[in-house]
Amino acid sequence: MKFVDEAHIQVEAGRGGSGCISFRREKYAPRGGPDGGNGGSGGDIYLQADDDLNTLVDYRYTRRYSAGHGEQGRGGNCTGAQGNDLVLRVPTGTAVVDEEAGELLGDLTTVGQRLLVAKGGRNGVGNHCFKSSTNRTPRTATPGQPGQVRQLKLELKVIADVGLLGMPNAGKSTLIRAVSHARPRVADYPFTTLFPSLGVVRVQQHRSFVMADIPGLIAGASQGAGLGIRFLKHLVRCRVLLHLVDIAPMDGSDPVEAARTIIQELETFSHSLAVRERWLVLNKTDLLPEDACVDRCERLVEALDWKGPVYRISAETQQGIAPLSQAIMTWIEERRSMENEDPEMAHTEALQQKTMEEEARLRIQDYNAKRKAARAAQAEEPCTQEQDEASDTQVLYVP
Ligand SMILES: Nc1nc2c(ncn2[C@@H]2O[C@H](COP(=O)(O)OP(=O)(O)OP(=O)(O)O)[C@@H](O)[C@H]2O)c(=O)[nH]1
Ligand SMILES: [Mg+2]
Repeated sequence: MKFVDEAHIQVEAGRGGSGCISFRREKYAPRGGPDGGNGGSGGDIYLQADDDLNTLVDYRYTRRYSAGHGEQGRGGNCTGAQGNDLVLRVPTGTAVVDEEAGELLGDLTTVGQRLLVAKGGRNGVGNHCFKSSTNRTPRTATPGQPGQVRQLKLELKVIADVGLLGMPNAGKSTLIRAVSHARPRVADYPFTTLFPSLGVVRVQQHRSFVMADIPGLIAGASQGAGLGIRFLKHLVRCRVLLHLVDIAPMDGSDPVEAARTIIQELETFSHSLAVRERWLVLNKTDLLPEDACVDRCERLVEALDWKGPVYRISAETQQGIAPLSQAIMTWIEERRSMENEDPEMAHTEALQQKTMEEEARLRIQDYNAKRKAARAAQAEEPCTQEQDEASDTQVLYVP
């Protein structure tokens, strides 16, 4: 199944039914009076968060949605039927933006949450509503109003407590496979993971958290290189980020450089995301003898001037995995209880979330605009052979 985390749709609520002009005509009821009924109101359109969905792929193919129109009123004071509402199901974690106003309409973060995105048109009223002592035969009725039309942008950001972050091949997918039932592909080539996957880590009965594996980042990810830009946004809802570093890279590259690149990319993408709780997880300890491993880890911590928590694990042999999961669980539980007790802290957290989401949105908008401009320029002047050879090969996620 294709993973799609962005979609643009148009929603059109139903038009209200018009009022009716009619007069009662019946045997033994002379001058029966006006009896034109009201129209029915137009149907609304709602978006509803659904846990059974995990991609917006359906909205890539069908882009226009309309709710039912209200029926016209009829004689005999019959009110027209209301238009049917339309409920569009979206994955939990979908934010809805009104594209024309550039305004965030809402964020569907809990299962079953509903958001009204287009209000149906008001119904017209029939002529019976206009009768009065001075006008007993009103020949006036009002038309129904058109429904609201909106261009919406749907943005899905997965909801997880923990996000995995690291270079390709750092072992992110191996780790999520080791701690949960998630089964992303694992292979020794970069960009094995092409879209985020979630796994539930059960530490004990009734104690669990959700972990998100996202595609690997490379230098320039925040500017769109690799698969970066589109997927960094999936980290903004995580409470803690695990920065996985391969301490024994097969290509002999320096783990310090690799770690610095990721930190740099995170900072460029969003400062508020870069200052979130982040732990350093040094993976593949099984590939080095104990002493060399300790040495290398210490050097890395020193070189990065790292003050936060550090864990040494081997996702492959599962060494060090249990203490890491325990520590994450404890940290999350502590945070949750602190936020429950202290509304001030919960408020600060909500504000931080909002800032991060804003920053991520702006960064992605900026990137999309640049890419569009570059494409337009390319279409105008074909790239020369020298330019072609000079430009680095980039894997770009093509929507
Ligand atoms: N020896 C050893 N190999 C590991 C360990 N963790 C992962 N690997 C190997 O490293 C390679 C890459 O692992 P993945 O889990 O696919 O890495 P990733 O970070 O998900 O990579 P991308 O999806 O490309 O970003 C695979 O061949 C794994 O078997 C480990 O702890 N020890
Ligand atoms: Mg992977």
